[in-house]
Amino acid sequence: MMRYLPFGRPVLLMLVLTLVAVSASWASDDMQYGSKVMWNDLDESGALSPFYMGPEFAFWDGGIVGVFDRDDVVYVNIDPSDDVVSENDVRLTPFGELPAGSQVAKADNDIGKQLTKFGTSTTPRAELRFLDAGGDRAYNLEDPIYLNVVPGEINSNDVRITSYKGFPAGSRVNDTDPDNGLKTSTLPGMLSFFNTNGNINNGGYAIYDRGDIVYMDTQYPFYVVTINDARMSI
Ligand SMILES: [Ca+2]
Ligand SMILES: [Ca+2]
Ligand SMILES: [Ca+2]
Ligand SMILES: [Ca+2]
Repeated sequence: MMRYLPFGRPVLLMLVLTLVAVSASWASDDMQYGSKVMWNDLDESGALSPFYMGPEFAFWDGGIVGVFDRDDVVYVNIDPSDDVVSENDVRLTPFGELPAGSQVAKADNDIGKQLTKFGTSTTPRAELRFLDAGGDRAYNLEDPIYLNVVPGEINSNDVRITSYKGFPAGSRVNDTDPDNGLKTSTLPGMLSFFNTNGNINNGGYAIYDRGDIVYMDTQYPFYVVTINDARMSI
């Protein structure tokens, strides 16, 4: 049986234009790396896609080699089997002029650099954890997220994934910072991405590539952008 849409062409055209406007402004200023999804944000309830392999946190070991220190650039190594900085890996800390949250591009100077995994026999463990700033024992909007290198307590050199008291997302914790030494809790969830350009492979799965945005998907329903999820790339 034929069904008719309840509106004519001008309305349809307006709908299409609105959708185009929404997707064009998806990455607006208040949706940068380290921001959390708030009520009525443009990406709220958007679909997220799983990575083919679970990405891992890793670092390019500069500064004192063999020691995780503040001269080491930290990355989301999207395909953990490659062990190098590769195209579209995401920086969690700045590299020169390239800000935290940026995707690695082909011509960038860190491309091809060896990555060191966390959690080996010679390197510290690192987990995304949150500081329960609100003190209610649950993860919510006011609670900052860290890449916590000695899971359980914030230490010098931890990476702030969201800002805390004026310290921006992507900054390192210093000995004298107010969050140094505070306890952290397990942040439930997993990394997934918004497939900005909509491309899919032969199997019908979303392809992670340039311009796609990494999220820490923190709560049910998974694979949907919900309040409290954290944006992990620009
Ligand atoms: Ca180092
Ligand atoms: Ca890589
Ligand atoms: Ca809380
Ligand atoms: Ca894509």
